[in-house]
Amino acid sequence: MSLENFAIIDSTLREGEQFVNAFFTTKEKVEIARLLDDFGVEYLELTSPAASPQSHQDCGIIADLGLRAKTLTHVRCHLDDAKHAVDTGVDGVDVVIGTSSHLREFGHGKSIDQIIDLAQEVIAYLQTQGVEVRFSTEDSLRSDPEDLFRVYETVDAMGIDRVGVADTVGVGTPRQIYELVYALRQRVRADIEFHGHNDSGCAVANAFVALEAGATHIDTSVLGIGERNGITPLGGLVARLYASDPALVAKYDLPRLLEIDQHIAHLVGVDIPFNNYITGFSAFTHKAGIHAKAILNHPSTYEILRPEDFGLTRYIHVAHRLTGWNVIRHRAQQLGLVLADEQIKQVTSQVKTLADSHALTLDDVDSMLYAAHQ
Ligand code: HCA
Ligand code: CU
Repeated sequence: MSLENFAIIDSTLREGEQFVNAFFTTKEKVEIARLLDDFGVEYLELTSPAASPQSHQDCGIIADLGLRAKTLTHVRCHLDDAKHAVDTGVDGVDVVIGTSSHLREFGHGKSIDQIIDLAQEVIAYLQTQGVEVRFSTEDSLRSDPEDLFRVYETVDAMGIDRVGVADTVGVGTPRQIYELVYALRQRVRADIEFHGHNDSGCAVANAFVALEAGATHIDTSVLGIGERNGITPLGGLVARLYASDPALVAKYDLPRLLEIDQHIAHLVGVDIPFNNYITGFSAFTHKAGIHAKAILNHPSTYEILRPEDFGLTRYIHVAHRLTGWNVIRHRAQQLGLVLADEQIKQVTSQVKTLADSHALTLDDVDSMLYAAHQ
């Protein structure tokens, strides 16, 4: 398994714009692009210029910002759309077409042979334009694998830069994604991108196993925003990779994640979920006495992610009935109070008794410690 050489394609400005609450002005798009560029994502994917006149203009504006990240736009597999994409000055074009029977019957109505003809036409054109070219099959997981491989092998033979697997409906399991990407890895020489929706909660795991199976590029969006409940969240992917080896994500400016999550949450009018990876408000809180004691001794006992590496701090919750005397002692030390172990234990049992009848605050605990000190 080689996870070292992967790149993030952040699609907040494409898939993310498909989130129900998302409306980004040009100025906001530029801010988002700069934040993600500062964080260090390798690519930014932008809404198709064919979507609207403003989208067309915005692609050009972001492509011209001189960012470190490469800019991509995302188009349906049509020559006209591909031409619009090239006109904007982006570094690369992501082409997509549905290959599942669902999308072929109820969507564009094309056969696999027609898809292949169209793909060849569009890709051949793009290859003359000096842009990076990616071809992906929408709804890959519900497509016939033989169809998929025939399409991928055709575009690979043309020398395409990257092929994409898209779990458009979020149906794939980690095992299925691993097997599909692994099989594809044996068949094509191009880079492999994975785009996974989160309808059944596997988007982070699926992105991770895609990398283990040989994928080179992962699509993310900030907080995972996208169609329905979205795709692999940037922070979730980072947390997953960091947990395997912090060196994998050392190339990113991790302390910027909080600002990025907060910024997007604000723009789309949602709160960061309490249980969000890294930036959720309870992500680094510890409560039970046994956990808290161990955390005070050595944070790695109950923390796989070091909050300091993300510019964050842990919080140990003291004022509740699951508390323990080690944590109460720690609190006394924070307050500069010197108390004997017996006194600390007495305060602890006082806290537990009171906390049985009503919720306590840290102030309540502090008052008991001050009283014991006198
Ligand atoms: C879409 C579908 C898409 C494309 C993914 C890709 C999906 O909204 O156009 O280009 O790889 O989930 O299939 O986002
Ligand atoms: Cu998608």
